[in-house]
Amino acid sequence: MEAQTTPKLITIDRHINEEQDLHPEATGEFTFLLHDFTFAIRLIEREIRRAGLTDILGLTENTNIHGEAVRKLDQFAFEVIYRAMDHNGNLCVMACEESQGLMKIPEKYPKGKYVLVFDPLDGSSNIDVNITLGTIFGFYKRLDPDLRTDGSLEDVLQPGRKLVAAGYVLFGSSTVFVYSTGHGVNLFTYDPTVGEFLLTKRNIKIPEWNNQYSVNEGYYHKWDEKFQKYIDFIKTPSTDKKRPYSLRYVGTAVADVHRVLIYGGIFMYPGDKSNPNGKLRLMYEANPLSFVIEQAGGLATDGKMNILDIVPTSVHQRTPLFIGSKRNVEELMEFLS
Ligand code: P6P
Repeated sequence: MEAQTTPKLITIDRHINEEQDLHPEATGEFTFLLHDFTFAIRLIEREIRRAGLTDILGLTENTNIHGEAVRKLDQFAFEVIYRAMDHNGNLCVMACEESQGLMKIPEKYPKGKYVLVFDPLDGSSNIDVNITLGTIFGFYKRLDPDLRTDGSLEDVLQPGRKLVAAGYVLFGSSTVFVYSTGHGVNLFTYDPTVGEFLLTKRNIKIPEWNNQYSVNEGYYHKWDEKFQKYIDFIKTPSTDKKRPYSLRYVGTAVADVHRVLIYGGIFMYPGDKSNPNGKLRLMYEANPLSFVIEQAGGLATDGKMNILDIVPTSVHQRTPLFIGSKRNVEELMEFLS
């Protein structure tokens, strides 16, 4: 009897293996890295889905290095990722939003040639109201891949252009894992009944343009005049009906950027009079998101230069971020330049 042609069930592990020939130098280490990383994501996913049932909601007594109240799920996600990634021998150092300094690999474990930067739980202010959260990550190769010592600050402070892989996980109505190794963007949807992420969208391309914009309009009074003029323009009705644009704003960057990846449009977190560099972090928010959007055919800028070309000077530095469809970003730049 003819075997039923079931749809190909491509897990992340299988996908990485199939991509292996694109990275001959990766020699399987990358498969182990992502495998351990997605294990941590599965544990975080389980806790997020249960958060309403346990006392994990609400604030801890801690605050993070930026003085922001750290919610228990934040803490859990941070620890789970660190502990899942600290022993596989493929990392030499980690850096993340919740840790002031670099996160060393414990002495007892071997060091490898990759660096991990991550935001364990983006949008944590939305935890208690059941709004989408996300994890954002990026992998670099260390500057001297032959070293087997602790990674240095220089190994971490690399431009986004140097990322070997980056992406995000969205804990929304379903849990999706979106990432790129520099050869296009693929989306995996989590099936909790089998505990696997299955390939559901291949080689995603962002629409050229869409009349949706995403920004916190509550700060309008603090923006510089050029940006105010752009916002006024996209809200002014036009005869071709392309304007006014619609506003969509979740308040979790990774959710807003994911909507822009799929529908098109533009997400913006500009600098303003009180925060000239805005709120988002370059290393573990703007760079990985920009890597994905650029791989999907979009653009990401800080208002002056491409996000991925910024040479970082500190792990936690902030950057203005304007990211999305090429034509939407170009339209904005006509006002900012
Ligand atoms: P605002 C979440 O706390 C976050 O860091 C991003 O995910 C999000 O885009 C931004 O803050 C929202 O900030 O100032 O609009 O509340």
